Amino acid sequence: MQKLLFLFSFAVFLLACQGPAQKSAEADSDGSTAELAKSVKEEFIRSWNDYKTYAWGHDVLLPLSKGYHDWYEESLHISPIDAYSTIKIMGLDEEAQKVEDYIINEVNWDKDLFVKTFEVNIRILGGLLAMYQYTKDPVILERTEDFGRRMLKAFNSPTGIPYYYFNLKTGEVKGERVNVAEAGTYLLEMGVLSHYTKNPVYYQAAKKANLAIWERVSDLNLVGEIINVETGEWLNTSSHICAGIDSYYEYLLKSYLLFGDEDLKAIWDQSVEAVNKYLVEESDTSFWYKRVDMHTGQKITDLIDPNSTHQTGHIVTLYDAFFPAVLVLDNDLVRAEKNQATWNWLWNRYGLEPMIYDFAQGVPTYPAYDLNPEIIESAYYLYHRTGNAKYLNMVKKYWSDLLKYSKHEVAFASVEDVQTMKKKDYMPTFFFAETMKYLYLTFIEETKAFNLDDYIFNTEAHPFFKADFKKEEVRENLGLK
Ligand code: DMJ
Repeated sequence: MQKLLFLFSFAVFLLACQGPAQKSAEADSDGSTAELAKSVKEEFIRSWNDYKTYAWGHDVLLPLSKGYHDWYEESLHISPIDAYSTIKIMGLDEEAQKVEDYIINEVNWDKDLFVKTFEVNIRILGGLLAMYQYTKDPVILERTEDFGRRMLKAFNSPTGIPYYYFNLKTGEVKGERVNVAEAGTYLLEMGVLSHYTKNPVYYQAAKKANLAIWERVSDLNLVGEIINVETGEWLNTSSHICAGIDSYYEYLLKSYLLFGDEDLKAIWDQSVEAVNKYLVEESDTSFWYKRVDMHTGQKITDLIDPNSTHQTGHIVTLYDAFFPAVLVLDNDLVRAEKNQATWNWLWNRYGLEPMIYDFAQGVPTYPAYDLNPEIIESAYYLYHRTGNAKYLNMVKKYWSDLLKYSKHEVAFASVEDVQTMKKKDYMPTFFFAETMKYLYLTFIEETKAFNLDDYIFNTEAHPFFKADFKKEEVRENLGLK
């Protein structure tokens, strides 16, 4: 029955997508893009004010309890740092100035805390670098480099792959077991930091980590999921593009595009060829990327837990919806459009997307939705590249569902279960950094106020300006041969 519903809904979706390929404010009847951009901006301001009222200075706003949460014993100020580049893009310069002042006057990284290397890199280092680009304030760069210098200690492992945690104050490290996203998502931030500080040490450390992963790919050119940073041994040989590997692939291509490092281009080309050869599971109505063993290329048939019937090979996560955007950057519109259509089908099946989904059985295995951006990001890239109004309409639908199910008296809330839409008491920082940014950028696309082609976004949607990266200077600053 579920399969029939899937086929029927997908056919309806495909029919709905036959419209003319043109950018048009009248693509749908539910409001002009100018009105939609205004509504996203108003909701961003409302949520930002709620953050300031109930959680200012802390990492995360808890919208239901009107409280806050810090990731560790002390705040790392993640929400303001993550929100900053969206605040700039929306032209809220007074608010931006307040965040800049806050970073300059009140933030000190000398904290005796073990922090997650991957998470602080994409959010804090990425967010601060974007702040430096907008301000070119040397004090901001000094704060940013102070953070980067502390993070560099994490890379001091026998393989060069960073430890899971590092201590901001002492430089101690811990956590030998990391997934490949945590092992290889540093090239962009550390490359940008090297460029602005004219010190290749950061980029070289990030690149060493990526080369350590590449040296260990299987004969099929596939990576596994978990690796030991001290021995370089694979601890889990599941290969996929889902959460746990996702941004490793994203950074190979984006770093080549921003820095022109040909070594990364060669790795990306061989990697994406293997991904498309072994991971795609395509039918007349769907285009998924499944999970296979990195050595055999065979779909993984293990059960996700002994009491379930869900096989690991068919499990996808909503994070995987980042991939169409990367395929757009790689000029692979055919796969990008098919994969996006499949994710869009899943969104519309529930109204929001489930975090983890078994595409063989057609059921969520973890039904939460945490205000994640990826499907919106990919629709935005496709709208920008193709101009096809169907992608604008997708984003209109995502925004209307977010307003319907996640908007709260205080800001927006994640959802426990997309089948009941029961809210949960958490608004992740990437809602400011990514989700609201991609919605806004889609709705201002036709004004040409922001041209995606001029930027490379990190995986947390912090924009890096291509114009700042002149080829010869980059080669020198990053230590490229
Ligand atoms: C973000 O923190 C980053 O995009 C990360 O790479 C994975 N996805 C989350 C948001 O869903």
